[in-house]
Amino acid sequence: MMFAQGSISTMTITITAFERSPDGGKGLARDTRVRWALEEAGQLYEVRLVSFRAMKEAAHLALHPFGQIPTYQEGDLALFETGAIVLHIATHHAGLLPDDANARARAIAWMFAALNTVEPPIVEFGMARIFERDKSWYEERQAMLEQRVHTRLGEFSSRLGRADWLDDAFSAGDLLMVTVLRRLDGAGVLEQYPNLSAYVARGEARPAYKRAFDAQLAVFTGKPPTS
Ligand SMILES: N[C@@H](CCC(=O)N[C@@H](CS)C(=O)NCC(=O)O)C(=O)O
Repeated sequence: MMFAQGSISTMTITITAFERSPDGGKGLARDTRVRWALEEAGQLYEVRLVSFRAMKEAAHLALHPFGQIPTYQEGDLALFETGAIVLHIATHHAGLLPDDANARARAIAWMFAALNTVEPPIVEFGMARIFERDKSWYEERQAMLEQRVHTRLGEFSSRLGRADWLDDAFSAGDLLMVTVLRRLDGAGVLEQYPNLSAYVARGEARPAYKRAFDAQLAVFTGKPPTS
C-alpha cells in the first residue's frame, strides 16, 4: 500500500501496522502517530501489515525487540519506539520542530513528557478497562488509576491554558501529546477538560492528521482512503 503526499523521498520508508487493529479503526494504535508525522513532513511511505503472531516471530523481532508495532525502515536504518521514529522524521524534514535551538529543545522535552509522563497513566487506565474488568478489585483499582490520569490532565490543562499549541507553533511535541490524549477515547475523562478536548480537536483537524487517520482506517475497512 502506498500513501503519497508531498515531496518524494529518495529511499522508501516502510512502517508496520496491525493487520487487524483491536480498536476497530479509531486510530489509537501507535502507527497513527508515525503516519501523522510522515504526512506533516510530506513524506511518502509504505505500510507492511503484520498479524499478532507474526509480530512475535524472529523476522519481526529482528526489527522490534519487543515484538510490537510500529517499526520504521528507511534504507539501512531500522527503528522502533514511536518517540525515536517521530524524532527521526522531525529532525530530517521541516514542519515538526522549530528552527530556534531553544524552542527545538522545548519541543523535544514535550515529546518526552507526552510519552514518559502523560502516556503511562493513560495506558495503564485503558489496559485495566480492557483486561481487568472481571477482577474482584477492579472498581477500587480503577478509581485509583483514573485519579492518576486526572492528576496529569489537571496539570497539563493548567499549563496549556488557552494556548492553541504547546509553544508558538504546532510541533512534534503537540503531535505526540494529541495522540496520547486520544487514547482516552470513550472513557468520559478528557471531556472534563474543555481546553484539552479543544486541543485534541485542533490536532485532529489538521489535514495531515486526517490523511493519516483515513489511511489507518482504510486498513480496517478495506476501502482506499478518500483524501
Ligand atoms: N513504547 C512503544 C509501544 C509500542 C506498542 O505498545 N505497540 C502496541 C500497538 S499500539 C503493540 O504492538 N501491542 C502488541 C503487543 O505488545 O503485543 C512505542 O511507542 O512504540
